[in-house]
Amino acid sequence: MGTLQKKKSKTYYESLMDKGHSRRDFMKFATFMTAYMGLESSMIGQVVKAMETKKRIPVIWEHFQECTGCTESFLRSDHPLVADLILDNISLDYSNTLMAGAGHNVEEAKHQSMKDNYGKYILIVEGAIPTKDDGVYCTIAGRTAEDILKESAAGAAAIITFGSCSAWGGVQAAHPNPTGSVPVDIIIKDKPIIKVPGCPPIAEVMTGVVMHYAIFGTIPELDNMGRPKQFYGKRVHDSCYRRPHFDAGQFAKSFDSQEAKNGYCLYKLGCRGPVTYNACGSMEWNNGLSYPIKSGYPCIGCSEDKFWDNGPFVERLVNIPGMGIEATADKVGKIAVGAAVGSAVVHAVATNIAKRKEIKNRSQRGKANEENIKA
Ligand code: FSX
Ligand code: SF4
Ligand code: F3S
Repeated sequence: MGTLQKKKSKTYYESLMDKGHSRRDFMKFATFMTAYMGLESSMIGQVVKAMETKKRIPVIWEHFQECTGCTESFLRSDHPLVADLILDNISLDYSNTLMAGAGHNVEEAKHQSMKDNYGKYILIVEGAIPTKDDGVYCTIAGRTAEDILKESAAGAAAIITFGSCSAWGGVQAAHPNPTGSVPVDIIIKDKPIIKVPGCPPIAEVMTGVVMHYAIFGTIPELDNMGRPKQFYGKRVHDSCYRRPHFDAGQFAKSFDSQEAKNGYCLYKLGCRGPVTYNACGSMEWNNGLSYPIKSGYPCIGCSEDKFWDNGPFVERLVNIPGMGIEATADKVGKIAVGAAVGSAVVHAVATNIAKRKEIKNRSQRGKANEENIKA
């Protein structure tokens, strides 16, 4: 524990330098994070100063019903500083997926760390919590996930539900939900909970949330579903580079079509970008390398509640609840064909009509979200 105490007293900057990162890497990262935290570029200096002076926040990282894809994704962030920034000795020692140790010693060390940092640590939770049959479907060291979660949450300053499983219930909660899986906020009611959904989520988003807390001492502004607005305030559709094709009524109808090769919109192949709130289109994955749509596959809405029951994934859904744009998309496509052989003016008008209808027909969730964002 002596080692832990020593590491804990370092600032973010000192810790990164110790790991061999350069000042240049650090400055690049601070600039990148400032932008993605939704802050003005004039705030870069404040972010740098905070990282140089603020002590690292202890993190306890629990894993329950999940595939561990969230951690895998987090570790594989192509950005050199992302994992090093969050994974201090504490989380490495007590992450079921990452820790080198095992058994009673690890359990004891975790309890000691929670005691030492009571009221100060951030609890990161991956995975859902089974509640059926007294929670027997997920036990660690002889205790149920529900029991462990309640204990870990008691001393947490805030909780980050990392991934769609801990945020919404995830794939194991799919109908008929045989183990009675629930998200964290069904069980924990008395702590601030920041939902960072996605299956898996974007690594840089969680880093941004933790950095916001470290710099400002507050959790970021959340939408009405508990997600940080700066990362989940827009639909994937709003920042999609294929959006001009959607607006022009140009859709790929099969994966091996010429239209798909042309990079046309994937809406008719089941894309849920129009009803999915996530930063994939703007941040992309692996340091801006790609994201599902850029790889030629439609968004399956992996950051949305109940996406797992909203299949089949690669067929255009005529019944996305409250979406109402599928008729519009059809209409745009039909009129676009007419426009191509007739008048470009008709095409432009049709596109505008489609846009207006799309806006009018947004889902209840979308409306609530946008109202919240405007508020
Ligand atoms: Fe769930 Fe994460 Fe999907 Fe997997 O931990 S959000 S199943 S990527 O691993 O919880
Ligand atoms: Fe992009 Fe999908 Fe929207 Fe098409 S429907 S523009 S592929 S997000
Ligand atoms: Fe998920 Fe869709 Fe992004 S499937 S990773 S929310 S593009």
